[in-house]
This record gives sequence, structure tokens and C-alpha cells, in this order.
Amino acid sequence: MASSCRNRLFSGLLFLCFGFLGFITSPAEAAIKKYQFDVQVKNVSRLCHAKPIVTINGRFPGPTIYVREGDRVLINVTNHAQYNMSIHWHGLKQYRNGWADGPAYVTQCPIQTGSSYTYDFNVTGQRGTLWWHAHILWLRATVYGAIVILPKQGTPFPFPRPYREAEIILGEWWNGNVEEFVNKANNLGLPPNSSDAHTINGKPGPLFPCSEKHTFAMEVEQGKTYLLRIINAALNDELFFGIAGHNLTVVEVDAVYTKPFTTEAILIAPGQTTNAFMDAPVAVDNKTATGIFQYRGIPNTVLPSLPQLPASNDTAFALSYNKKLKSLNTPNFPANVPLKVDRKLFYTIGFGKESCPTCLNGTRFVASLNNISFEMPQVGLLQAHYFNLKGVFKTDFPDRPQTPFNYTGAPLTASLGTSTGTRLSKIAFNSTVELVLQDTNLLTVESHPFHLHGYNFFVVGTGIGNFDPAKDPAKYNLVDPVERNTVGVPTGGWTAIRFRADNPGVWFMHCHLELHTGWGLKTAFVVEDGPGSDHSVLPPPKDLPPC
Ligand SMILES: *[C@@H]1O[C@H](CO)[C@@H](O)[C@H](O)[C@H]1NC(C)=O
Ligand SMILES: *[C@@H]1O[C@H](CO)[C@@H](O)[C@H](O)[C@H]1NC(C)=O
Ligand SMILES: *[C@@H]1O[C@H](CO)[C@@H](O)[C@H](O)[C@H]1NC(C)=O
Ligand SMILES: *[C@@H]1O[C@H](CO)[C@@H](O)[C@H](O)[C@H]1NC(C)=O
Ligand SMILES: *[C@@H]1O[C@H](CO)[C@@H](O)[C@H](O)[C@H]1NC(C)=O
Ligand SMILES: *[C@@H]1O[C@H](CO)[C@@H](O)[C@H](O)[C@H]1NC(C)=O
Ligand SMILES: *[C@@H]1O[C@H](CO)[C@@H](O)[C@H](O)[C@H]1NC(C)=O
Ligand SMILES: *[C@@H]1O[C@H](CO)[C@@H](O)[C@H](O)[C@H]1NC(C)=O
Ligand SMILES: *[C@@H]1O[C@H](CO)[C@@H](O)[C@H](O)[C@H]1NC(C)=O
Ligand SMILES: *[C@@H]1O[C@H](CO)[C@@H](O)[C@H](O)[C@H]1NC(C)=O
Ligand SMILES: *[C@@H]1O[C@H](CO)[C@@H](O)[C@H](O)[C@H]1NC(C)=O
Ligand SMILES: *[C@@H]1O[C@H](CO)[C@@H](O)[C@H](O)[C@H]1NC(C)=O
Ligand SMILES: [Cu+2]
Repeated sequence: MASSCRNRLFSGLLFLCFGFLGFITSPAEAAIKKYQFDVQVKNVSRLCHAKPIVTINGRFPGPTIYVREGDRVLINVTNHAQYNMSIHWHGLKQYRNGWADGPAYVTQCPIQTGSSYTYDFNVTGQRGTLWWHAHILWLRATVYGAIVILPKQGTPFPFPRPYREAEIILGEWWNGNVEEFVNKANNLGLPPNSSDAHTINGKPGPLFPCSEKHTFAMEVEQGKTYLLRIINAALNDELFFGIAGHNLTVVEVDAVYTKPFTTEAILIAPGQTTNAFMDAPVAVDNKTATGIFQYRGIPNTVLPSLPQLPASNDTAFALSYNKKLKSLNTPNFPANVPLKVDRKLFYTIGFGKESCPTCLNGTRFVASLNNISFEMPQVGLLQAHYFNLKGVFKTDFPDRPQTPFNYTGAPLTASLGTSTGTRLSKIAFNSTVELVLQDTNLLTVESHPFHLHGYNFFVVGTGIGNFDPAKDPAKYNLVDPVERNTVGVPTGGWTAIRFRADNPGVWFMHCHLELHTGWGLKTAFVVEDGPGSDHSVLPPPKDLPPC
């Protein structure tokens, strides 16, 4: 809702120019990879306007982190901008090491202007495409980049080796200052304006004015295979991605290999990544290909030499696409789905309005899980947990709604009051958790991409309407469900995920639409320490930013 009020297409021409040959050029052995990230404001010109944006090292999108599985990564973030900063390494599991996870006021206090903090982490048991982004305010609008994790030397890539590869980062662009209008909108109790363009690798493409110079282009050779590492860094929009004259073969999502399947378009929600081979063209010239992306909320438009994408409201396409996503599940890359569940959770996703005397209409939107709108604390939750600080959060988040109702029945506009609170759920170490996320028709139904920090999870089931605990579990896929870190809860439907809580710490879970997160659609899990000394949260680094 509210975010889906735009009516436009966006596109980018892909003239492919693949540079990096990751499979061949990276060093052989596990190593320490060091990066310097200078947070800097830089003037950038798009859509006929120049404006200062927050960047890393003056680059937009920011630098790609190239690592090999097993590497230790040290990223020194130095903040030269006027905003507080923190950076999240989206999808990296950060075993025992929430200190390097990044969400502001969850695992750390912000890196204040003039200060530095070195994110220090090991990349263990993961390979593929992930990404990084600012995790404070709406700064991820311009502060983001790719993470490419190469397989350990000697570990086979389970698909044909591509000739070349490229990163394709989808984003959103606003002409105005994002922080200013978000503040203004919050003060008025209105949703902020939607973005002015979508971008591919920071470039809006030729359908927008003054964009000739700002079209992402790549050049391809016929008969060669190309691997695209596609990332949805948009703030609020789920996207389709396709290339005219080509099919795509999906082989990985969220840095987990999948059973390959061929599709004319991929569906990708904010926070998700997809690796896909670009299949050979049917009969197009050998130099150019055209990519087009479409916002889910608008009808399809056919333009010459642009691919036809599913209609934006094509729920059937979305369901059938998600059904094709399955873990590779081979002896080398098994799907260790928890079969026995220790803890069953059922969270409803709802919208509401709360009184706001200073707002335009006297109310503002809130969003909630189990009728609780999350209130951000003033200090990091992980610090509060580790140092046992009292009064920062409670661990009484309910396992299920207090009052069950017909979740996706007629729209509910009565008794919309929700309570606010910093309420978390405590999870026993190494227990297995099943969480059903249920959309509701409180005000309206909508789809929500949910992201869990610190873990991957298996998506064992999904459906439209109300989850039926008597019938739906029988239909779960417990053999080869897709494993990922961000999953779409369908509009007016539900999604069931399972994971083993073997990573101690405080782990944020939230809708990856910035609009909804800002309205309170988030909570966190406190996963307790295990019995052994190597099953507890590591001590905090010395340079952890203070509040
Ligand atoms: C950046 O652009 C603004 C206009 O948006 C202009 O006032 C300012 O001088 C520019 N700064 C630099 C360093 O170019
Ligand atoms: C991080 O970068 C800042 C600015 O360059 C520097 O002063 C600081 O020493 C660096 N920290 C580490 C741990 O290298
Ligand atoms: C990373 O791995 C090294 C070597 O095993 C270990 O000494 C270090 O403590 C690990 N760091 C973190 C943050 O887990
Ligand atoms: C939001 O959009 C409206 C209508 O297009 C425009 O008048 C207004 O200036 C925009 N606000 C901001 C903060 O960009
Ligand atoms: C405020 O009221 C106007 C007019 O009744 C309505 O169009 C708008 O959607 C309302 N905004 C919110 C945030 O409720
Ligand atoms: C591309 O097409 C041009 C003319 O159509 C041809 O001369 C050239 O050899 C082709 N290149 C490749 C790599 O197929
Ligand atoms: C893409 O795949 C579909 C279904 O397999 C097929 O009908 C279509 O011709 C393919 N398109 C291209 C461009 O290869
Ligand atoms: C999608 O929207 C179009 C136009 O708004 C409508 O004609 C069509 O029936 C809708 N399709 C579905 C599957 O809801
Ligand atoms: C829930 O609401 C829908 C739509 O109003 C209705 O069709 C359905 O029967 C209701 N379910 C129950 C259990 O009341
Ligand atoms: C949410 O909680 C409020 C009290 O804070 C209550 O009035 C309302 O009925 C609850 N709504 C739902 C859907 O449980
Ligand atoms: C977690 O539980 C699984 C299954 O019982 C067991 O194989 C594993 O060793 C346990 N891990 C730890 C760290 O205790
Ligand atoms: C930056 O973060 C610090 C620590 O939480 C806080 O005290 C300060 O108010 C923040 N500054 C801004 C501009 O938000
Ligand atoms: Cu959402």
C-alpha cells in the first residue's frame, strides 16, 4: 500500500561489458581481504538533476567486495558524511559475530561523523552473490554494493563455468534529498514520495530524460555463456527482470545453489539476489541486448525490442516462479531441512493507524507483527543482551496472535490500535524453529519480503489465504525447499520457514521494504548461547562504536 502509487516503466539497455573473471583471477588460498570504505558525500547527476548523495569512496553503486569462501574480511568504514552510518553485509551469517552484522541500534550503535569502525568477519560455508547496504535511516538509497563470494578452491562449481560474469544491481533513484523528504513525510504522517526512477547499476536507462549518458550497457559475444549476478537493492519495489530475446537459467539465490530452471523473467524482491545464466539469443544481433524491468504495481507495456514481462499483478506468475525455486540438494550441497520442530511461531503482518495530533490527518500509519509495532531502542540490542543491560528490551514477544481472526477475510478497519514496544523472542540455542508469516487484511493486504539476519532458512511452504495448521503442513516441501535469507510473503497469503537456531546473538527480522520497516514491521530474535565456549557470542571488538 501507499508505496504502490506509481505508474511508470523503467528500463535499461544492456550493452554488456563484462570485465571481471572471478572464477579464474582470484587468489587460490584463504586470505585476509582488506577494504577501506570512506563514507563521502558526492554530487551525482541523474534525470537532469545534480544532487549530493552519500557514497562509499565516491562511487555509486559502491565497490564490490570480492572474497573467497574461508576468507577473513576487514572493512574499515570511516564516516565523513553528516549522517550517522552503519553497514549491513546482507546474507552473511556472521557466526557468533553479530558485532559485524551492522543494523543500527540492533547489533551496534552508529558510526558517527568523523569516526571509524572495522567490520571483521569470516566468510564460512557460503558462496555466491550477496550484497551490502547502509542499515540506518533511508541511506541505503545510495549506499549499496555487491558481495561476490567465490567457491573454495577445489570445490567444484556445480554448473558449467561461464565465459564471463556481471553484476546487475537494481535500485531506486529520487531527485530530492531522501532523508529530508522522509523526515517531512513522517512529520506529516504521510508516506514519502515514491522514487523518480529505477536504476540498473546506478543508471536509470533511456526511458528517462537526460539519461543517454546514464544507461548501463554491456557487450556480449554470441555462443558464450554469461552469468548475471542480479541484486534487488530497491527500497520498496519488488521487480521483474528479463532480457529481450533471451531466457534466463536460475542457478542460485541468496548465495545458495538451486536446481536450474529456465524462465523468461525472474521475480526478485528487495534484499534478494539471483544468479542466472543468460541463455543464447534466439535470433538477435550479436552485440546488444535490451533489458527491461518493471514495477510490480503497474500493467505491462510492450515496447519494441524490450522484453515482455509478466503483468505486475500477475500473482500466478509469482507463485509458479517461486514453486520452481528448489535447493540443489546434492551430497556436496545438501538441504539440511529441520524435520522436527522445537518451536512453532505464527506472526501476523498488519497495518494500522495511530493517533498523531501534529500530523495532517491526526493519524499516521503503523505496521505490526502480532499487533506489536517495533520501537527502536537508543542503544544496541546485542550490547544490551551481551552486557545484560536492563530496561532496553523485553523477551515477551508472543509466539502467536493474542486473538485469532479471519486474517485475510474482509478488510478490517475497526479496532486497529496496535501497541508499540521493543519486544523480542528468546530462542534456545540449536533449537529448530518454524515461523509462519501471515499477511492480513488489516487496512489492506500486501506482499512483504521478510529478511532474517544471521541465518538462512528453508521456505517449506507458502499459500494464499489463511494458513491452515491442520492441512497445510502436509503439503510442505521438506526435501529440497529453497534456502535463502529473504522471502516474499504473498499478498493476502502466508509463508512458512524453518531454521536451526545455531547462531547465538540478537538477530533482526524485518520487512525489507523501507517504508514498512520504518512503520514498525520488525522484531528480533535473541538466540541464547550454547553450552560450549565456542557456542557463545564472541566478545565485542574494541572499536565497536559507542552510543
Ligand atoms: C553540488 O550540487 C549543488 C546543487 O545541487 C551545488 O550547490 C554544489 O555547489 C555542488 N557541489 C559541488 C562540490 O560540486
Ligand atoms: C580506518 O581508517 C581511518 C581513516 O583512514 C584510519 O584513521 C584508521 O586508523 C583506520 N583503522 C584501522 C583499524 O585501520
Ligand atoms: C575468523 O577465523 C579465524 C581463524 O579461524 C579466527 O581466529 C577468528 O576468531 C575468526 N573471527 C571471527 C570474527 O569469527
Ligand atoms: C512529492 O510529490 C509531489 C507531487 O509530485 C510534489 O509536489 C512534491 O514536491 C514531492 N515532495 C518531495 C519532498 O519531493
Ligand atoms: C488524509 O486525508 C486525505 C483526505 O481525506 C486522504 O486522501 C489521505 O489518504 C489521508 N492520508 C492519510 C495518511 O490517512
Ligand atoms: C557479429 O556480427 C557481425 C556482423 O553481423 C560479424 O561480422 C561478426 O563476426 C559477429 N561476431 C561474432 C562474435 O559472432
Ligand atoms: C524461452 O523459453 C520458452 C519456454 O521454454 C520458449 O518458449 C521460448 O522460445 C524461449 N525464448 C527464448 C528467447 O529462448
Ligand atoms: C491485473 O490488472 C489488470 C488491469 O489493472 C486487470 O485487467 C487484470 O485482470 C489483473 N490481473 C490479475 C491477475 O489480477
Ligand atoms: C474469511 O473471510 C472470507 C472472506 O470474507 C470468507 O470467504 C471466509 O469464509 C472466512 N473464513 C472464515 C473461517 O470465517
Ligand atoms: C491490537 O491491539 C489493540 C490494543 O492495543 C486491540 O484494541 C486490537 O483489537 C488488536 N488488534 C488485533 C487485530 O488483534
Ligand atoms: C545441534 O543439534 C544437532 C541435531 O541434534 C546436532 O547434530 C548438532 O551437533 C548440534 N549442534 C551443536 C553446536 O550443539
Ligand atoms: C548519531 O548517533 C548517536 C548515537 O546513537 C546519537 O546520540 C546521535 O543523536 C545521532 N545523530 C544524529 C544526527 O542522529
Ligand atoms: Cu512490507
